[in-house]
Amino acid sequence: MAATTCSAQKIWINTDLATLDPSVEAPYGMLTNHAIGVRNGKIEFITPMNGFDLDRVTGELIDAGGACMTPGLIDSHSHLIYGGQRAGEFSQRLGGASYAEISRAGGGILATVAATRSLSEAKLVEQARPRLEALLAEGVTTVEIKSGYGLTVKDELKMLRAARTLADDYPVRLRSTLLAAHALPPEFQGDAEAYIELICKELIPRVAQEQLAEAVDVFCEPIAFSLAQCEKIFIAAKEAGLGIKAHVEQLSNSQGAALAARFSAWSVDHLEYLDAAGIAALQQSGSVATLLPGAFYFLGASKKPPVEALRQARIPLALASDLNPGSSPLASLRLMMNMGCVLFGLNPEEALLGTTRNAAAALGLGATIGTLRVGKAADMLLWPIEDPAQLSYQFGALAPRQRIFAGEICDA
Ligand code: DI6
Ligand code: FE
Repeated sequence: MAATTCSAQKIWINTDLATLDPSVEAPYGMLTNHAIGVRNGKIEFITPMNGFDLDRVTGELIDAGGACMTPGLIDSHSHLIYGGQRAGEFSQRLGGASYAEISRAGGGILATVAATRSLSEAKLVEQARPRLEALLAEGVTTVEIKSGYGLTVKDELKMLRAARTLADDYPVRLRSTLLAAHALPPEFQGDAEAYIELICKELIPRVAQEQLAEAVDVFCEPIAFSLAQCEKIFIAAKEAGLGIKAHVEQLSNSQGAALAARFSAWSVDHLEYLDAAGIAALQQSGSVATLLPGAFYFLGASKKPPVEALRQARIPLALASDLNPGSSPLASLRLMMNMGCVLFGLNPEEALLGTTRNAAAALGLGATIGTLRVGKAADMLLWPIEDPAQLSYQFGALAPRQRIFAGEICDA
C-alpha cells in the first residue's frame, strides 16, 4: 500500500476511533489503530496507522497510545439556566404528593419562575456555572439550553442571553431553545390564549430577529398547553425559520408527537406514553425520539417509553439530561447513558449514538457534529477505556483523558 502524505495542524496517532459514522460497518463505527488529523477546527483526515508513514507527515503529532477516541458528547435537552432549587418539593413528593398535584397547587415550574424572575442575568449565569461545568468535565462539547422559567418577554430574553453569556465563557457549542410555552404565567391565569398570542406575535419574532434561539419548544400536556395551542406556536416558529422541539407524551398520551411530526420537528422528547400512531408519524417526519431517563427516574415513573417499537420502526433515539430543578436535577449525561441502558433497555451502542450522532440530529446539527468524519467539527474525546461500552456501563471514576474542542485540546 502506498504511503499516505498527511498534513494537519494536530494529528493523533495510535488511536481506536469509535466514529459512530453509519458508513463504517462495525459496532460503534469502530476503526482500530488509526490516525486522525485536524485543521482549522475540523477533521482533515482519518487514515489507518498501517501504511501511515510518520516521515511524510506534517503537523504536531500526539500519541494516543492505543486509547479510544469518540465524538464529543452532546446534551440535546437541558434547562440548566434557572434560579433557586426545589428540594422542598422533593420532600413533598417523597411524602406522597405527585408532580402534577404540586404543579396544580402553584409549586413546580412556577416556583422556579418566581426565583428566576428575581435574578439578574449575571446571577443566573453564576448559578448555572457549576451545572455546565459538571457536564463539560464528563465530555460534553455541545449543550442545548432552554428558556421557560421567565414567561415574560423580558425574562425569557434574559434567560436566553444568560445561556449565551455562560456558554461564551467555555469551550462548548450552545444551541438555545425558546420554551415560553412551559407553563401558564400567573398574570395570564384564565387567559391562556392571550399568552399564546404573546408568544406567537411578540416573543418568537423577537427571538428570531435577535438570533437568541435556534428552536422553539412546547410542553404539551393537560397540566400545560393543549394540542391546538402548541400548533399555533409551531406555525409561528416555522414562519420565523426556527427549528421545532417538543415535550410530549411524558405524563399522558396527548398526541403531541404526531402534531410535532407534522411540523418536521427536530426532536420529540420524553415519550413514555407514545402510541403506535405517534410512532408511525415519527417514521414519516424523521424526527429524533429523545428519551430522558433522569426525569423518569427522579419522578419515580413506572410507564416506560416504547423502546422496542421505536427500534423496530428505525426511529433515531437520543438520550439527554433534561437537567432542571423539578424533574431531573441530575447534571450528568453519562448517568443518563447508564440509566438509558438499565431503565429503558438501550444497549451501550444505542446509548452512545443517543449522545452523539442522534443528539446532533435532535439539534439540527447532523451535518456538522456527532460523528468522527472528515469535514465535521473536531469535537473529540480521548478515553482511558478498552471498550466503548464502558461509557454506559461505568459511572464515576471515568473522565476523558483529553477533551478536544474545535481541534484544540482543553483539558479540564
Ligand atoms: N418537563 C419536565 O420534565 C420539565 N419540564 C417539562 O416540560 C420539568 C421542569 C420543572 O419541573 O421545573
Ligand atoms: Fe425538559
